[in-house]
Amino acid sequence: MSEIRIPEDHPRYESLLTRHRIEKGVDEGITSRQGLIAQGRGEAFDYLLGERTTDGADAAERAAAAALLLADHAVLSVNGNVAALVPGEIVELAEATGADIEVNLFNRTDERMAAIAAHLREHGAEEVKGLDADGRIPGLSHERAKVDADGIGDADVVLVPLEDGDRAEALSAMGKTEIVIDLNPLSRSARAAAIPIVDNIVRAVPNVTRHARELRDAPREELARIVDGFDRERALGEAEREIRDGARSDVSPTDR
Ligand code: PTJ
Repeated sequence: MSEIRIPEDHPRYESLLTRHRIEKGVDEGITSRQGLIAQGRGEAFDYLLGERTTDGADAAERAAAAALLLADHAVLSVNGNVAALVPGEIVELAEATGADIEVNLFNRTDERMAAIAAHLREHGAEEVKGLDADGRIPGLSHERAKVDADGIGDADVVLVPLEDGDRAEALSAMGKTEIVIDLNPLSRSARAAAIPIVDNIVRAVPNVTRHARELRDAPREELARIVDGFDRERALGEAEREIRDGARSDVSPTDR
């Protein structure tokens, strides 16, 4: 048993645990109620992908690690779902790549900003950006335009997990290299990204960290080769094919 009463041998253990974390996030004022809907959408895609990191996603995660290590100033953007699902893992990724952490919310309130920043600090974050909000992303009318001038405002590489499409497109228009984690390969944010990672954030973030640790001492030329060799169109196409072809053929009906 773990943090909730789900036996670990339950065939849907991981999925139920993830769902519980989002529910708890809502109860604690970290995750928005819309975050529950986003989670449901994500689960459906993950189910069709076979709830595993595909080879294409792993290649994207390696390219993401290389891009974060190459960056002059990388920032990991955190919303309410990310904070509920992978708070400690985001802190580890920041440590492994030298990236900053910034809270950026669609449904922004002072209370949620403070709750998420406190939650990240409890998980080891030393500095959490996003509270100053003294910068703006041009062309966005909603709350997501609010950024720290010395955070996302100044970054050359930004990791934006579980976004809606607007900000992803606006950040690309600002010339920033964008890494998106989104289980839907057709989403506007995945399509706007230089490096779209079609994987569940609970698997993706630790795997980017693993790659970053492996690549830590690699020469810049090798990191650049990994980033340049990543083919975003191909990665998106492969992920869509995996979903359409029903990758669940390996799973018995009782597991569903
Ligand atoms: O915390 P806030 O206020 O910033 O709000 C955040 C949410 C997530 C509510 C907001 O960004 C939103 O409404 O997002 P969407 O438009 O529902 O998009 C979320 C995307 O993330 C969808 O394409 C989902 O398939 C995908 N997704 C959901 N859960 C996961 C996921 N991708 C990876 N891992 C997941 N666990």
